[in-house]
Amino acid sequence: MARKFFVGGNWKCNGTSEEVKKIVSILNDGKVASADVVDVVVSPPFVFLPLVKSSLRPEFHVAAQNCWVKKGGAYTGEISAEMLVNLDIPWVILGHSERRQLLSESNEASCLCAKRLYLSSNFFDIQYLLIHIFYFLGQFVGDKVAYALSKGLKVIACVGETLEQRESGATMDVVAAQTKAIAERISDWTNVVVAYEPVWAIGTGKVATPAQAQEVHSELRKWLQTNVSADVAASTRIIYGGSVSGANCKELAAQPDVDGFLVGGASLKPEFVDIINAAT
Ligand code: G2H
Repeated sequence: MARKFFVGGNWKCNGTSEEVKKIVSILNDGKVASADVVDVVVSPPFVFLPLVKSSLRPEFHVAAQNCWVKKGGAYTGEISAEMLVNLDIPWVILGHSERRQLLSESNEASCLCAKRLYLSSNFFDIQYLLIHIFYFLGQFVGDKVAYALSKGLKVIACVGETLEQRESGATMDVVAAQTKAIAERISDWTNVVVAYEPVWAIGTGKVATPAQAQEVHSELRKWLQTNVSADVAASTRIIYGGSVSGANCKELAAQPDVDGFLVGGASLKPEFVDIINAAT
């Protein structure tokens, strides 16, 4: 089954409105392969989503960098899946390692929960506690993916191991466990792209070798085949992220199980156009 190449640009927490306009104009002027050959999705910070969406060439799409795990409400600072749908934002990145690690996304609830329990034990706090214990069981990202999909968003779901985990030989166990947390909560993978992003390669300039990327992508596809279905394994795009650049993208793109990229630093530069064209 042919899988369409997919290139995402994760702008992370960067940019002013002037800089954003410049990046958009570079993308709009870039000579890129047709939309039949490559899906391009860029992910600016939330505040710039409407600006980018309204000024970007129509065949390119936009993604949010995160969304809340369930229906919006009293969650100060969060952005709900419903809000993204309301603004016609089609994609969202979930489970990025910077959120998992720097913001403790998979266990942030435990701290909040312990503090709240210590302070009080009225009915609302017990309800709050139960909700957060549930998330503490490592299910936060899986639940986010399931909720976003249920609202009609498409999801770029990130997985990846740390350097310590790789060096101890646990890469596949970690990546499989992260994928399992998603697989247990969804049944339709049509709107999911899996991004394999080894943490040691993110923003470090230390890109995985094509062989390292291929090995994990191929194992991940086998995992999907065994644990989800042969169809899902064959059709789900597994993209690579971590120090992808104009210089290394071609060789990575030539690997049979590398279906595209999630690009951080280089997505803010003109070389992003070369990365979009990596498979052509
Ligand atoms: C990994 C990647 C984009 P960079 O986070 O998701 O960033 O290309 O800067 O390593």
